[in-house]
Amino acid sequence: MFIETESISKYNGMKNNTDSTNHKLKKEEILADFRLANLSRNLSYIGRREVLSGKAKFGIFGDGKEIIQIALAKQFRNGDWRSGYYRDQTWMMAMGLYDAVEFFHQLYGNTNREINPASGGRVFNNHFSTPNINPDGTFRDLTKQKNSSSDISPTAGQMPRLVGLAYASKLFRQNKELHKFTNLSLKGNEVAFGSIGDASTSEGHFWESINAAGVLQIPMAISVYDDGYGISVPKKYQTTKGSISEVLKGFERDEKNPGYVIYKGKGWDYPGLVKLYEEGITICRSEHTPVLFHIEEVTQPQGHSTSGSHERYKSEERLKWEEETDPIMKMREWIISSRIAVADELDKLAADAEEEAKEARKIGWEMFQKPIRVERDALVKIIDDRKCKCIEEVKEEAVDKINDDLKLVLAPIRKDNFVAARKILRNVCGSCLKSDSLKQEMQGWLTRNYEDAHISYDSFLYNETPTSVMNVKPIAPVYSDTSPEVPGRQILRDNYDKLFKKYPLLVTFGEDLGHIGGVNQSLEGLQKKYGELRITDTGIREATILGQGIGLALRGMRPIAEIQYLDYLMYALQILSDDLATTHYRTAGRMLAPVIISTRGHRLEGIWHSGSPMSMLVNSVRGVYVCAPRDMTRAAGFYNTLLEGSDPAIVIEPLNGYRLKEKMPDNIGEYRLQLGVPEILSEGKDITLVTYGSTVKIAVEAVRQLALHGVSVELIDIQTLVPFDRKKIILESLKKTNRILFLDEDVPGGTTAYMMQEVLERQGGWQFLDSAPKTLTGKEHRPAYTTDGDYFSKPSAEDIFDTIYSIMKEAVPEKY
Ligand SMILES: Cc1ncc(C[n+]2csc(CCOP(=O)(O)OP(=O)(O)O)c2C)c(N)n1
Ligand SMILES: [Mg+2]
Repeated sequence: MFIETESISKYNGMKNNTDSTNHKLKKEEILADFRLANLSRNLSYIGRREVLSGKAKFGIFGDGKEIIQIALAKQFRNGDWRSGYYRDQTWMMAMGLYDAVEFFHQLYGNTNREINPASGGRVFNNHFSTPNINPDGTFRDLTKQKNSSSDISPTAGQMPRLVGLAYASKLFRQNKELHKFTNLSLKGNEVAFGSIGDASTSEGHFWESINAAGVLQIPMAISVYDDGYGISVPKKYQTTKGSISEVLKGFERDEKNPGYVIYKGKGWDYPGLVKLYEEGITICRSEHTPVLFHIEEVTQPQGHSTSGSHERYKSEERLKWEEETDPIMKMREWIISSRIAVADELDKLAADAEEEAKEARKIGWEMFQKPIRVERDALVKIIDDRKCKCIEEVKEEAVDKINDDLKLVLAPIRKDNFVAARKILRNVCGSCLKSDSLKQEMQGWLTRNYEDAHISYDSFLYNETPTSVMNVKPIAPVYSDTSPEVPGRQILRDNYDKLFKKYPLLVTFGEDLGHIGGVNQSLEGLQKKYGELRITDTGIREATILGQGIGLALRGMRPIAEIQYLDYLMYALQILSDDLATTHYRTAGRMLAPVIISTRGHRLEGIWHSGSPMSMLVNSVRGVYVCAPRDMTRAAGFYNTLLEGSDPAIVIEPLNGYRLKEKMPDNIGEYRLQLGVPEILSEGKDITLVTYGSTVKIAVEAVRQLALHGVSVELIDIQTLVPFDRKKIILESLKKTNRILFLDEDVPGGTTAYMMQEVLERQGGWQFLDSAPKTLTGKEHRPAYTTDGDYFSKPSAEDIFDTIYSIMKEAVPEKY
């Protein structure tokens, strides 16, 4: 049986190929959709109850959005990509990427990566992902699977990445050299689907992304689920004119200009939505035109999340309207009135779906609890079976009490087991025989289970596969008598030239880097040579420049996203920290986004051009490597290494180094610098001076001056802040000098404090100190303008001289 769908509710009479759209729905398909909607709804209902009864910590669900997502999923093909948010459970189920049992694995936070693959329990429920890499770190065949990037909770945080996912299709289509990468894309025919709530469209990221996609003309299909609220705040406080499609009208394409195609649909109109999405996605896919679907009349039957109830802020009238407009009820009415099925048939399907949801809960709960109980039983058995009784009765009683209490916990979590074990251990006396040692058994239990907890919660911050950049073999730069001295920018340029030749998937984009080859000319002439698709100017939009990088990297390309100055990376910091830095971690190792961020900083003058907010980076982007090369030879060496591995990283080129002359290595484009290996720039015996980046030059001068006054300084350039000195080279130096100064131009308590902690605490350097360890940093205020502003805001060679001299004077007053 075939049923013609009803006409669509199309917005603003855009010209498009409506005539070719003729979606036919079979009865079986409609009934399967109806059953799925019911299944999903029941999961939402049960999910909320699980949280309110204390079995799960928090829950956010897709109730009210079921029908939209079922219609949307029909257009999603293998190779396509999703970047959505926490409402998308039905969509994921409709694509076969999520099921009822997994729904509960996510809700309980099951850490088993096999059965809860999207995040291994690391993020809230209904946050999805699919793997883009194999266990060995190589890219999967992304064209043979439906792909979902990994969701994050910050509202609109999915938007910048969505731009990148869609932009990849443009590159794969327009750059013929890429057509051979058939495991990544089939000539760019893939659509990047996005979803967002009505209130989240208030965010800057939304507007920046919408504009970027309109400029780029990429196959981005974004659905706005307009349920009228962002938690409790209604639309009138969120959106001008209270309608996102209304305010976006200026973005629509017309006869003269490319732009968007914008549709309006109703969240309960099953046949209308099916047709709407078919039409819109056809345009999006074939013409690479961005399309926006504004889906109105959407409900939220259970309110926002388990953290509150919507009765607190929705009027009686609104609540009544939501009940009457329930999309599943509306679909049921449509099926009956269209004589596709009778009520009994539908009721049976609904009952069947409810049963499946209930059964899934039981299975999910059992699978969550079982390993925790096994872990607890092993612990309890150790205590129950102990042969050794402690002579101190108080301690014996304490052990028994903790053990008995643990046995009584009805639904244990791992924390219960660990708290009990660690408290018991405190009370175990040392008088037992070694063979009966309760202490040893307890420690064994803890070690075993901590290893497991480590895998569950503490792994995959960085790429742990063979493609990790840590496995890239270093190659030293080679020089000969004929190696010329050239300005630093030329080293970068010639290095890029080799890299663009070597890696067809390499692209770079940013402000001013295409036509003029970068504000510092480090890509001079290369756009002409490699084309606009590979070296590309962008608008001033740091967050989406980074998002572009993330989307491209997820799809197997090798993007270098350029942020013009380090100070302006702050515009992208949220995406950098929340999205890129957590990608590998939050997917429990299933996704890699090897974006290289190229920027430049340090030693310019003025509040917004001084470029050294390094602790801001080091402390907010763990998960991304941070390279701070002192010159362009080192910077190029890092790019070369990073492109051989698959990790995200930032390279901060030293701003004052573009014109300074450096010797051009004969093996430009080939040599590679290891990450996490400091370089000793001058050997010394009195004190170790640790720094990085542009400050190295000032330190070199200070070391020269100090030598004239009889102080011998060992100067170490750490080269990368993360990873930090993997070979403990600084510790070895400290063992020799017994004194140390950490230097940079960040704020006090910033990156110098980080370096100090690494060396003194982690490496154990405190044991070798004969003088108090010191830091020398920039001032607390942002650096002032002009050379004098710089001199009085940041450490100078004189400051370094005086600080080190005073340390020496205090240590050896008779000599200094
Ligand atoms: C940046 C940021 N600010 C605030 C929040 C808290 N928050 C979570 S969901 C939400 C409302 C989102 O509403 P909407 O976009 O309409 O989506 P809906 O939940 O209604 O589907 C808010 C304010 C957040 N997650 N991220
Ligand atoms: Mg909303």
